[in-house]
Amino acid sequence: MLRVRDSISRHSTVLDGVWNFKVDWDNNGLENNWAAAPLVDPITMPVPASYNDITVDTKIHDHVGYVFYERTAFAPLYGDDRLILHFGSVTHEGVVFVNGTEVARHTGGYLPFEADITDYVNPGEEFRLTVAVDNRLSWQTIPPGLVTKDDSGNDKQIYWHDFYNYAGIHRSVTLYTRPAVHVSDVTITTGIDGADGTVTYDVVAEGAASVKVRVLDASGQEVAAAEGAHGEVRVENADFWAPGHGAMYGLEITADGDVYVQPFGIRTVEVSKGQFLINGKPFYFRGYGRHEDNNTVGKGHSDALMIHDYEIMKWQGANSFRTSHYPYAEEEMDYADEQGFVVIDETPAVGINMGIGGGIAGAQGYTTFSPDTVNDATREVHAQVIRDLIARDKNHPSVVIWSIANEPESDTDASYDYFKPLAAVAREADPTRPISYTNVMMAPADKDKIAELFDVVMLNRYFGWYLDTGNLQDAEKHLREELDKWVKRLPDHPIIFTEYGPDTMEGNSDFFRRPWSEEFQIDNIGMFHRVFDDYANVVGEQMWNFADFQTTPGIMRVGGNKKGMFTRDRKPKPNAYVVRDRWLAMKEKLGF
Ligand code: BDP
Repeated sequence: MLRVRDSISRHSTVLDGVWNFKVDWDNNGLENNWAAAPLVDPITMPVPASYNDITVDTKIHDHVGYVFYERTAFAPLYGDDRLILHFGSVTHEGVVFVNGTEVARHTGGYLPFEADITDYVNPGEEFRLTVAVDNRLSWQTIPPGLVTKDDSGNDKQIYWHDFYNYAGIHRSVTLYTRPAVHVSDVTITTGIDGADGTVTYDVVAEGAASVKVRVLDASGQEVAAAEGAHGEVRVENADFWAPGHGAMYGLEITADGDVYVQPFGIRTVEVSKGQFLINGKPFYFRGYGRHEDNNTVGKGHSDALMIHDYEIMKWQGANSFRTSHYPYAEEEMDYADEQGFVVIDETPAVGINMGIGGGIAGAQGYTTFSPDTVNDATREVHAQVIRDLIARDKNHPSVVIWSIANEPESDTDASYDYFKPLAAVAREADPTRPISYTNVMMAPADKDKIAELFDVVMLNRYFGWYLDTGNLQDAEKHLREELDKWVKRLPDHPIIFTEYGPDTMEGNSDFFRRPWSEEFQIDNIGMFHRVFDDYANVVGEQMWNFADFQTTPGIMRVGGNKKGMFTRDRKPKPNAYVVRDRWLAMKEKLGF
C-alpha cells in the first residue's frame, strides 16, 4: 500500500489530536450499534497513542477487548475525486464507521489499511468517524495469543512475546483525496552499472490511458524520464544510496490526472561467500533490536521520540537496527532511508514457539503447530502479513533483509512444513532481498531444521544470561562452540547476532560485576564482541535492546525488560559509552 503523500492531485488532512474514547466493558458495543450515535459520556484520548498508560485507571489499562474512539471531521469539496481514510495502524483490530456505517474492518495491529468513504459522506459537510479497536489476540492472529479466564472469571489475555500488549490507534489517521483513476502501486528495483544507476519500475494505475515517469534528484531536477507503466531508465553518474549516505531520488508518476512521487534510493544488496554486500561492498551491521515503546504513549508514533532515538543511535556510532518484533511506523522507514540507516524489517510473527521456558514469555503447555493452535489458517494470516509488509516497504533502500519471524519453533518437522511455504511467499513477493528469521537459543545448528530455507543466519543468544548465568568463561566457550557448528553447517551464510546481552538495572553498580549490574552488562556484551571479531562470517552485532521497554509483569522482569543499552527514558547505561568507543572506531575504520 502506498504511503499517503500530497501532490498536485492529492490533498491530505491529518486527523490526529484529541478524540472521544469509551471502553466497551462488556464487549457488546458492536452488537448494540454504538457507532449509530455519538458515544455517551466519553472521556478524551490522544491519537496516535496506546490508550493503556494515558489514564491511571487500572481497569482501562488492563481491559481485554473493545474500546471505541470517535471524532468528527469535515469532508472537503472533492469534486470527482475519491475521499480515502488511511490508518497507519490500529492494534490489533479496527472496525471503522462513518456516520454509523461500517466502511472498513482490518485485523493485524502493525500495518496500514484504508477505506474509500466517498459514498458515505457529503462534500463540505461534517461526518462522524467511529473506530472500534480490539486488543485481543488468538491462535489465528499474528502475533498469536489466547484469551482465557482467570479463577475470578475475568478475561485474561495470554501471549508468547516479551513486550506489553499495547493497544489503540498507534499511528496517524489521514483523510485524503485522490483521482478516481490513480496510481495504486509501484515497485522500483535498482542496479548499479559503473557510475550509472539502473531503475526498473512497474506502476499499477488501473484504467489510466497514459502513464509517464520522471526521475527527480534531491533538488527536484529531472535526471531521467520514460513513458509507459513498466520500464527501465538509466540515471547517469548516480548518487548511490549507501549506509550512512541517505541519497534519495523520487520517481514522479503521472497517470492521467494523478501525480504521485515515490521516493527511492539506488543501491544493491547481495549475500555472497559468507558476506553481506551493499553496493558490492561488505557491510557490518552495528546496532540494536528496538521497540516502539515509551512511558506515556506506549506504541504511539511520535516524530519527536523517533528523531531523538536516531540522534542517540548516531551518537553511538550505530548504522542499523531491526524492527523487532513488528513493522514500525511508515515515518520510521522514511527516516531510515534519509538518514542512511540499514534496516532488518520484521513481520509481527513473534511468539510462535511454545517451547520457550515459562517466565520469559508467560504461560506454556501447548504444542506450537497443531490443528488447535498455530495451524493452516494461522499460516495463511502469516503469509498475508509477509505480503503486506513487503508491499508497504519494498521501495525503501534502507530495508536490506526481510525477517519473517522472531524466534519461532524451528527444530521440528512441523516447523519445516510451516516455514517452507512462507519462505517461498517472501521470495515471490520480493525476489531482490535476502530473507531470514531470528533463530532461538533452543534450536542451535545441530537442532534447527529451517536455516537452509533462508539466506542469512540471524542468532538471538543469551550466553552468560539465560544460560551460564554469570559465568562468562563458560559462556564464551559455549558461544564459540555453537558458532563453529553454524559456520560448518552453512559456510556461505553470513551470520548476524540479532540479540544478545543481559538485563541491567540502571544504577546497580557492583564490585563483583554480577548479573543485573552495570558492570556485568559491560563484561557480557564485551565477551560477545570479542568472539564476533574472531569469525569472518559474523557480519553484524545488534544487541538486545536499544532501550529498556515495557513487558507483561513477571518474576523475571523488574518494571519491564531491562536489557537496554539505554534506559526507557533514554539515559545511557555505562555500557553505552564502552560500545560507543568500539562502534566509533569501527566507523572510522570502515567509513560508515
Ligand atoms: C528473546 C526475544 C525478545 C525478548 C528477549 C529477552 O526475542 O523479544 O525480549 O529474548 O528475553 O527471547 O529479553
